[in-house]
Amino acid sequence: MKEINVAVTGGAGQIAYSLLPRLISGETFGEDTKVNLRLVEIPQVVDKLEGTIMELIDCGFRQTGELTATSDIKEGVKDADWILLVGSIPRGIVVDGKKIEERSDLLKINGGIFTAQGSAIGEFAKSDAKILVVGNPANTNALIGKNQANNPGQQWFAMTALDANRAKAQLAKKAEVEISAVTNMAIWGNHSPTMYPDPNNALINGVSAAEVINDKDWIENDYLPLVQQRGKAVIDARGASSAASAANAAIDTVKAVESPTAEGDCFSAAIASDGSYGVPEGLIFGYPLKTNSDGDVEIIQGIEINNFAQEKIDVTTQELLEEKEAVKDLLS
Ligand code: NAX
Repeated sequence: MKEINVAVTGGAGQIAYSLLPRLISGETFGEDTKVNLRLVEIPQVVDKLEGTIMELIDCGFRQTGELTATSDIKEGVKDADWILLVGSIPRGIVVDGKKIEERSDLLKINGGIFTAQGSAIGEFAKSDAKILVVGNPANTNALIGKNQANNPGQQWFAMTALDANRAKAQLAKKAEVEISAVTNMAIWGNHSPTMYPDPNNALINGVSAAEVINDKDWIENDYLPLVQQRGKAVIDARGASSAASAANAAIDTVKAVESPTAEGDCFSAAIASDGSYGVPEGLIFGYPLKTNSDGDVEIIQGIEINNFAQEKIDVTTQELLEEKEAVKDLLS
């Protein structure tokens, strides 16, 4: 069997609980790949991971490699091929006696975590490691981490696949088709309520979803808010944030990066902009992506952006620029 080293931060959190078994079951990295899994947590929580590891052992997957728990990020990411940065500090937590409510405070606190993690990844992970940031604010955390890692062979992604899956589900429901009929779903911009889940370039059985649905009012006033606010709706209904669907989206992203994208389809994730579609270079921006036959991930070019889409893309770009400005001290 081949062997792969995978590190996951936030290993004791709710997303990780759904995510971890699927990383070592053969589903994500292939039936013939043994997965050595390093779970990384903050010191106060790291002991709990022993219980998680017991459960992973008890799953009995033959692809299970060495399972370890640590609160030392350097140890966790050493020689890692894939790193899933799930752990972060949620809004509402009390830090140094202050309740963290403001997005700018959240950005700075998490930014601090991602500078240390980025630096460890740059130094200790494999030089072709792939990093998926799930912890929010995901795009800007990835910007900080990538900048700090400063290792050009490593590839950083921020997760927008959950948004893409949510958008596909809503379009399929409206058009009364199977979800598998919906392809080519691009999430443009930030993983936040400003992201733009593109209904014009999404396809339903090969035809523009906006054309098939043919209901501009529903697209603009129902579909977009539904997708953009779906995370909040889940919290309101469940009393906790999306976990199973977030874990599923992380698995989808890893698989999409690891295998060539079907002709005419795309997958969604945020990566460093190369200036495509007028987005400032370096910003971690949600794009339609494809993995080519050499295993390289490319931004799909030549997608038509109408005026409505451009307005939405401008808004989400502006938000990401403001987030970047808020953490500029962490980027130098
Ligand atoms: P939980 O609060 O259940 O778990 C987070 C875990 O991270 C905790 O166990 C905590 O101890 C750990 N952690 C905190 N700082 C850490 C550090 N420096 N090193 C290692 N571990 C650390 O949150 P969960 O529901 O699992 O969500 C995790 C993150 O995913 C949150 O930031 C959440 O906002 C984000 N999400 C991102 C999504 C996306 O599409 N990009 C969707 C789902 C989710 O909301």
